[in-house]
Amino acid sequence: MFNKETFKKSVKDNVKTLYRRTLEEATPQQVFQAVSYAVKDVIIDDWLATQKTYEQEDPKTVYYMSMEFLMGRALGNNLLNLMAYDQVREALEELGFDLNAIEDQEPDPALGNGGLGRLAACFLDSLATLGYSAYGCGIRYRYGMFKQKIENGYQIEVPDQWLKDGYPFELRRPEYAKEVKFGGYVRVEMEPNGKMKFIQENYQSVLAIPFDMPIVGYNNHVVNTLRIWDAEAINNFQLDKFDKGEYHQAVEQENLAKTIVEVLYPNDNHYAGKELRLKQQYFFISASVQAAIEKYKKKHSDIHKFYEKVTFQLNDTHPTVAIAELMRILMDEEGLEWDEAWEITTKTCAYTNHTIMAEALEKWPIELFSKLLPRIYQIIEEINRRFIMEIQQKYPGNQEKIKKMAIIYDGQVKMAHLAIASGYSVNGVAKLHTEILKNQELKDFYEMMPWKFNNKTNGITQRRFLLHGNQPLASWVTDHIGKEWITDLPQISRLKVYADDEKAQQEFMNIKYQNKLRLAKYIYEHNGIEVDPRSIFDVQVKRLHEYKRQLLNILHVMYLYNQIKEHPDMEFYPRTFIFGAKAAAGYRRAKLTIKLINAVADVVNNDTSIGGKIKVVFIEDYRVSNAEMIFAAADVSEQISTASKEASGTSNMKFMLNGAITLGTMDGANVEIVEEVGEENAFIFGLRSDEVIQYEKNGGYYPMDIFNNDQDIRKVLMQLINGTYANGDMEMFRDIYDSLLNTKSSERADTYFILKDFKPYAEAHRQVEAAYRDEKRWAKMAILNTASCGKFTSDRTIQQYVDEIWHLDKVQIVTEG
Ligand code: 26Q
Repeated sequence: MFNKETFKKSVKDNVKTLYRRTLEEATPQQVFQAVSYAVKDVIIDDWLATQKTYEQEDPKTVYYMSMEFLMGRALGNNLLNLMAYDQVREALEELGFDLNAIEDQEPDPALGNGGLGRLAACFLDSLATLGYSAYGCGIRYRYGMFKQKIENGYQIEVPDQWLKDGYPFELRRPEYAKEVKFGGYVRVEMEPNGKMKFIQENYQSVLAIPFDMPIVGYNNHVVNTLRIWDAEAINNFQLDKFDKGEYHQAVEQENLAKTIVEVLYPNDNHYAGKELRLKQQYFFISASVQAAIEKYKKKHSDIHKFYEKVTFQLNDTHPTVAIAELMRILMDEEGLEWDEAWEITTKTCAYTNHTIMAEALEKWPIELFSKLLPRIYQIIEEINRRFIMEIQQKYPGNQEKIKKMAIIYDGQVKMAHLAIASGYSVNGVAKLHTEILKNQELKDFYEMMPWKFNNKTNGITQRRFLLHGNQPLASWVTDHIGKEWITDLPQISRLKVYADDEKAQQEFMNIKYQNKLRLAKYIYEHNGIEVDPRSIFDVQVKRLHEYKRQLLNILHVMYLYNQIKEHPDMEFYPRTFIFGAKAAAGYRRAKLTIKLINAVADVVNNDTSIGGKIKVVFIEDYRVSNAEMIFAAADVSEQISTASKEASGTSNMKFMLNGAITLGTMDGANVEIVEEVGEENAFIFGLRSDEVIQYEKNGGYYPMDIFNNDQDIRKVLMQLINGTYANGDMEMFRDIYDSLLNTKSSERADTYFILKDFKPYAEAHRQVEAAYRDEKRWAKMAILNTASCGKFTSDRTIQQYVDEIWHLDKVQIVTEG
């Protein structure tokens, strides 16, 4: 149990033993470390109790395999889930410290890019809170998602040194280290009993060392584990190696270890066929699968029943080598026959698809794959051979089917095909997305194996994105309906009775205003821009990608600015357009879009003739910690992807939870948001997914027609190439102009239907403005959005994974306290 006085003493002691300092002498970072170690102490008891209970009750366990876990800061979240937040805040006050300031000392553990990585983090929170036995398995990247600096309007990537001061919430577990082998060749031997033996020889290997992070459930004493693997050389400068003249090999292994876990690939929704990326994938998968089997064997003698106690969820195709690795261990190390191993594997592995963007699909060149993972490649060849036989049996003589579904084809290994053919479940992440998978992208697979396909609409954890990120609103909600929403979000619908209540409306909007003040202060401190907290805060924060259409947003700002300049007396409700987005380091057009946003910001923010009616803010280094504050302060949630392209989206849910109103297309989970809140409480515009798909089938559309017939749009586009936002430089933004109208033969013009959706988007914005002018109407809409978000908790998503895919057993932790 938590005790304030013990805690204070523990903090003091920690500063002493860690830094040989008194609290008064300690730096803020040192205080953060001391506090975190004190919190870890409190966690450890529950962690031990949880693992002991798991050992006794032996529940089925999910291993959530993911290249990314975008955790965000742990301190505040852990304190809330331990029910110790208020007491620790008081304890620290008594010691003369502000908990918020100490929380700000923590680096964001950013071992992920965006939606997929953050989803994994929300899932871990829900799994622990619901009391399910779960491991997150991933990589301990030395450098996570890069830090973004904006210089002269351009994005600069700076390495994320999150481990610089040491991370207090991790625990190194060298006793669970595993060897992982790369390269070499496979020698086949005949055993006396006539069985074939496959031996990998002449390989390079590294040692995978796990670091465990506690995942604290909310108010239930459950502490699960996120296990991320670090790499070390196996023969840490073994002297005898030098003597034998194997110095070179020793250094090579050292370098291999260093490079494997060096850095997270900063591509979001984009595949890059890099050998190092495949090394990373196999590295953490081989270690994780070995660990899972070892753990299972400690308690169970019959490996054939592995799947009764273990399931692997593959977070997109990135961990799909797990399928072949499990086959390899079962056959080569456990001595099973192919059919036995296959039965276990196919009942263990399940796959989640997060995208239909063609450029995101993982297809590895055979050459690269087979060299790095010779035995794994053999196994995949055999899976492919048998799968093709199955296709032939079902569709005799149909070569088309083989061409479209084979795992190995055209010199490539197709990871999605491997995952679908070998797993027991394939799920999409929103209703619309799953339908598109079944009827378009994965149609052939769906027709062949319809039972595998299912939907799991994404969700988010209300504990981080309301309870922690928006404490005033969280308290207000609790004051009105009690605290059940914290673990049972659908309860939040009980707020609906307050939607028309004037006092409630005022309180709700006043909290929003306070949150806007907090964000305005942040913006002033970070951007030097003064924004009016009474203006409409219109926010688009997410990775920068053409399909997400930040370009549509900024072109519309340019249009509004033109309107104000042309009609200085027109009615216009002041607006603050807030952007936050990282672009993949090699994504030129995305980076140019950031430059455009900042260039427009420069002109508009400094034009005194418009009386501050529009402000444009680009928030540097958008990440989990500032996201929490941004959602809390938003009035309008921009969810404007080209319909059919955003698999789900999850920021849409975080905004909704915080009472922001969606301005969006009928894409991803927006569809379900509108279903829950009602069309009258959202602003929906633009092409529908079936229209987009139809256009695409016909080779696109003619944006030039729109350019020729609409002078507003033409004016905006001309401003891209007449130097308006580039100090007279007519070339700076030409690529963007070309992408919309083009010209270049390789690419369709306006692939993402920006001009097509432009006027409907502008019209939707006019409706936003009109609604905002009506204060009561807006307050009602905002309350109804918060009140209608119950479906979008990751607790619901996880419960559906458990009921329909994993079939885990629920566990209760009994503590002495
Ligand atoms: C692949 C190969 C090589 C390097 C990088 C990658 C890579 C990395 C990250 C490919 C894709 C990603 C990330 C994808 C992603 O974040 N998808 C998002 O997943 C969310 C959670 O389901 C959805 O809400 C979003 O709609 C979807 O875009």
